[in-house]
Amino acid sequence: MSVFPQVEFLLSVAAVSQFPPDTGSEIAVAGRSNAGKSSAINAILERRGLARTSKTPGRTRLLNYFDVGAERRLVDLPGYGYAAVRPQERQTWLPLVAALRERQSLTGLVLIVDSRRGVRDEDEELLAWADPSRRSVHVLLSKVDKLNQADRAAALKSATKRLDGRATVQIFSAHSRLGLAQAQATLQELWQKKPPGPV
Ligand SMILES: Nc1nc2c(ncn2[C@@H]2O[C@H](COP(=O)(O)OP(=O)(O)OP(=O)(O)O)[C@@H](O)[C@H]2O)c(=O)[nH]1
Ligand SMILES: [Mg+2]
Repeated sequence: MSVFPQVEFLLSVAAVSQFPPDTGSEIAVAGRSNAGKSSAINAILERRGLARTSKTPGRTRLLNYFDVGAERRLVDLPGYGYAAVRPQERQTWLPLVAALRERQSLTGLVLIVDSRRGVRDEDEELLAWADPSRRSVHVLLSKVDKLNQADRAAALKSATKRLDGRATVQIFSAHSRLGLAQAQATLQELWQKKPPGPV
């Protein structure tokens, strides 16, 4: 049986007024455009085609909420670092991301980093956004099916060093399902964390 038997798409948030009630526990999934966020969500929740995946970077523009049952939610964030995003669209989602950060129910962040690129400054910004002293961050080094054994180990080592205790990190492939059980177990833990409380 699926680890998450009760998954369904909840809503797309396009304005600050549209967030679901700030209760229960939610985890944000974020990363650079094309890093593999939607693919990771589909693999982890074991639902093909739940989150839209695409070969064209920057296709997910809104905050897409998935209900995982038992007052648990996942939020698929718009990818950052994609130059072709029109300033107009940035104007739309920047306030959304700012509002998300203030939610009591946001207990963790899963940061998707392409294993071939490694952790970059733009990922650091997101790490700071999540405030690792208050919220747990778990990094998935994605698409490791494209790396050989030695490069996988090197990617993990270098990310671990750079993150320096601010986040946990693992290798992951949505395509080969490498690291899937570890990712699922980590999400279960993040959902059980206590909300961060007011700053
Ligand atoms: N080889 C390989 N390719 C992957 C993997 N995960 C995602 N991809 C590919 O990477 C591309 C982007 O994947 P998405 O899941 O749409 O990435 P995203 O981060 O949601 O992209 P945006 O929403 O556009 O920011 C697609 O062509 C996927 O098929 C993986 O584990 N292995
Ligand atoms: Mg996506």
